[in-house]
Amino acid sequence: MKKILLISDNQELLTRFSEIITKKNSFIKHAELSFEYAFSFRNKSLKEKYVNENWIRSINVKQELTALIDNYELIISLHCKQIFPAELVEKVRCINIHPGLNPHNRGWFPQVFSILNGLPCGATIHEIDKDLDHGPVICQKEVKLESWDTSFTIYNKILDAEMDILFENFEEIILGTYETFQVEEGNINLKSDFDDLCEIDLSNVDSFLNHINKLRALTHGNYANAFFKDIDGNKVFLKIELTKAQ
Ligand code: 0FX
Repeated sequence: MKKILLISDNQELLTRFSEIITKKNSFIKHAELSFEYAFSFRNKSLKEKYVNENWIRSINVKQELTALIDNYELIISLHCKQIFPAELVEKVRCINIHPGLNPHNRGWFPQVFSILNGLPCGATIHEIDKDLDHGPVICQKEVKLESWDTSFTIYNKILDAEMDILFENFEEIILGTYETFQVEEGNINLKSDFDDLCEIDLSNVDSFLNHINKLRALTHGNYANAFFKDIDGNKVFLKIELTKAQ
């Protein structure tokens, strides 16, 4: 049996991955593969949800480094919030399923930055090297950003694209029978870059387009992202609603 570990901190994608596994069952049996599942040790909500389940466990990648190297042929990060140590990615084939179109806006929340800087967005599956969201690309799919998209609506299309390319290339990805290609260095955004965006400077003068883009980049479901402080010091959150005419 070849052991494969999938680590994810994203509940929706865990569900969608298991649906793919069900559909690919005959290939998995034939190739004698066994999948194991984990989420990051810091992920409180998944820890609570799966406390009584034994098909999935919490993992600290750094602490379990030796066991991971010894036990697995392939490790897949499906939005895993831990950075894989260099030694791990040198010794085990590790793959990242990433919600961005490498090399554009690697790192944190790619679609947020694509709305702001106009760089393409989409999904990329790549081998992991020692740098963040970096390494030879296996497959990718661009997602068109529409003027009425918010971070939330484009993100959902990107998740669909991630699952589409995973399904289409599943056998090659798992067996390692793909050909990779290199992309340029591109650019990278960190969590601190996202945090820096959230406070709206009420005296800022800019085009309406840029203001709308900023608000739609920070509009994502129930997240309270964009805010301003009024003259009494109250912190006020805001988001934008965009509707394309039918
Ligand atoms: O799992 P994920 O979709 O992805 C993030 C990174 O963007 C990705 O590059 C990395 N490979 C992965 C491990 O982690 O992140 P999330 O579920 O925390 O957030 C999903 C979206 O929700 C995000 O793209 C923007 C939005 N969001 C999230 C948070 C936490 C907000 O708008 N505000 C927030 O405070």
